[in-house]
Amino acid sequence: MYAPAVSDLSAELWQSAARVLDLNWSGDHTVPSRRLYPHQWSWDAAFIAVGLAYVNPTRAWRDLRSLFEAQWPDGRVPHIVFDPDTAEDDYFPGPGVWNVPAYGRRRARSSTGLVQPPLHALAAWEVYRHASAHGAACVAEARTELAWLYPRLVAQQEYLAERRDAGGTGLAAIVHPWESGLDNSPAWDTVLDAVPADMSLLELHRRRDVAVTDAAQRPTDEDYARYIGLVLNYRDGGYSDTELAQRHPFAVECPGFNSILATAELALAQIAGVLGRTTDARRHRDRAREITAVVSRRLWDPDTRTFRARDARTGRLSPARCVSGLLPLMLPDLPAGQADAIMTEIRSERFGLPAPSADRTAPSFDTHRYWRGPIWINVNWLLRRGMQVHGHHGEAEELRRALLRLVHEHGHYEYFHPETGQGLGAPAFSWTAALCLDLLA
Ligand code: 9YW
Repeated sequence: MYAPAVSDLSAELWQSAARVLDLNWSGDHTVPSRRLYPHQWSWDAAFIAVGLAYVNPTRAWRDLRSLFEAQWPDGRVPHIVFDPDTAEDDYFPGPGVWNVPAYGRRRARSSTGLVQPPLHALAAWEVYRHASAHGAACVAEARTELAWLYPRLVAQQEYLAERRDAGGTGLAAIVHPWESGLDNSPAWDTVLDAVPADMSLLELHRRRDVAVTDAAQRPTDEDYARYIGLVLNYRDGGYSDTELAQRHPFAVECPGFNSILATAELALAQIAGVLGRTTDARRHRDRAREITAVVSRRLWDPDTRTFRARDARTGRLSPARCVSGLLPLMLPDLPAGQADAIMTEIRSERFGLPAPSADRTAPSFDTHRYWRGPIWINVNWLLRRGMQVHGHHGEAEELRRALLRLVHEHGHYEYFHPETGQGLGAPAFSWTAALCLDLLA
């Protein structure tokens, strides 16, 4: 029987990953998936740039620039930037629901009013770091792009730190499950229980996702009714963040989101260093330490020795153990005892490698449904970074190989069945392909 050598497999995977990114390039930015997500998504753009750094750095910068051109005057970077050439009903909820003015001088595109995890400083740093492999012109381009992005990345951090500190604790609160990037994670269940599910909203608005993908692999109609209710509430308050905890039923401190917020400060410190801004670099490092200290204190459950999401309105910790609770491992200043506890949790029957999106032993675990069980490449890629940060190189390598095997055997899917590895959701998914390139490099 023909058994291709590992290097052949790698070459094959590399080529198929590069093809997916080409296929999903719109001429201005990369879409996550042609069929399901026809616009530009915020944290997807960051993961995608990490992969494009190897095959097309100019496009990586274009993608980030394109996203930041739609940044709001208050500093928020929208979670979706809409493509004006795509029909309103190709994605729900489309621009008509959000009703946001179009920002951006080069090509005005409207957006949502939500955000996603601020992973872009890390992405920009990664693209810069790899520029020298592509020659002097590429290095010059990278410096120009870094200088353009830096003040915008800082404004993004300031928006999250100042306007989103709903609990007054020093952490950023998300105002919608979509902001976490982990939409229907069990981490939000107890908070969402108190949010009314007005099913009549789904009679007014038709879901597009279940028309193009298997409904059993997506959030439920009840979830969507709540999601739309939250969007309308935030929108009708003019997307204002004043007195969030009093006015809005969903304000949650997510350990994943805040770990990425602190990681962004560390990446900004590197970027500021390259730009010769030593005082700023020091300030970013201090901010990263401050955020880490609050994550460590406020989102840690000493009884179970795990990190959990905290409801900023009630102060209650979520009872659910989810992959977001493992992401503080990315923080270099996390106390060693907590980093060890995360590794113990990863090695337990609840997770394992690659890590599923939620606790395998919980009654809510669902092998097919999106962020309630399936394996996602992006969060595992972040976890792997965390393992490297804390010196767990053997497991980081084991995870790298397992992720590549999964994609090689099943394709560049959006997510994967946590028992069989079957590809789920959208095929030819951009961040899966992009992160494969990084894992192969
Ligand atoms: C949606 C695009 C986005 C990701 C999110 C993921 C999903 C969008 O797709 O949300 O319509 O539900 O949960 O993390 O950015 O890939």
